[in-house]
Amino acid sequence: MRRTALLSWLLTTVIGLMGVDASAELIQLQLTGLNISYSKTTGLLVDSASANYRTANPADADPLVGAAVVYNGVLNTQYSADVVLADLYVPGVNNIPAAGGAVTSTGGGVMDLLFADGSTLLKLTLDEVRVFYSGNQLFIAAGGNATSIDGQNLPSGLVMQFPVSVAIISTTFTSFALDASNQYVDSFDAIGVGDIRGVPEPASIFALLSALAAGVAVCAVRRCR
Ligand SMILES: [Ca+2]
Ligand SMILES: [Ca+2]
Repeated sequence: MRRTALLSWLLTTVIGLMGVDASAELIQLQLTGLNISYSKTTGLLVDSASANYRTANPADADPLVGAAVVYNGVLNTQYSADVVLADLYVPGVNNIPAAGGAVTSTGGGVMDLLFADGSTLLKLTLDEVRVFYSGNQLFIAAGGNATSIDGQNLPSGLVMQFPVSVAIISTTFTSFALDASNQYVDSFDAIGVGDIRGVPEPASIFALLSALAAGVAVCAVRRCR
């Protein structure tokens, strides 16, 4: 399975697990080209532009390759490259197992989407975020719910309401290192996709991600690409 196909499959699977009610109103923001960076030293999972967040300086947020606003399954607005930037800050991401597994951040992180002039598309304060590493640099996934919507300026007068979930998945690592003990992930840089939507996230999502990781690992060993 090629990485692009794997990424699409993972995202579809994760989103499918979010308990989407097809009859409910749904606003989605689909993000591509989301660069994220992690450091065990700081325990921060952030956008790759800067660990600084909510500084009102667009240089502290990562330019996205694309951002789409989808309303009830229909594309509402497609933003082209570098129009929307992501300002991600997730604290307290400690001791990600080198062999793969999940850890839980502390609450109070943020996931903000800004326009290039620094104005707001969507600003979210996050609850605890579950961060799941597959092992073997197959993928990193993170997901959680927002505790507050701190600002929004969605197109077409759309207004996002609770509950709001955030998911991030990457299968492409541009750097990766284990710590000196080889037990924990020390740092990585990765490029992936993000999905923000107004639906609840079931607790089962990361249990199933564990099963997915096992399946992907088997696939990798069998070289089914
Ligand atoms: Ca930032
Ligand atoms: Ca980017």
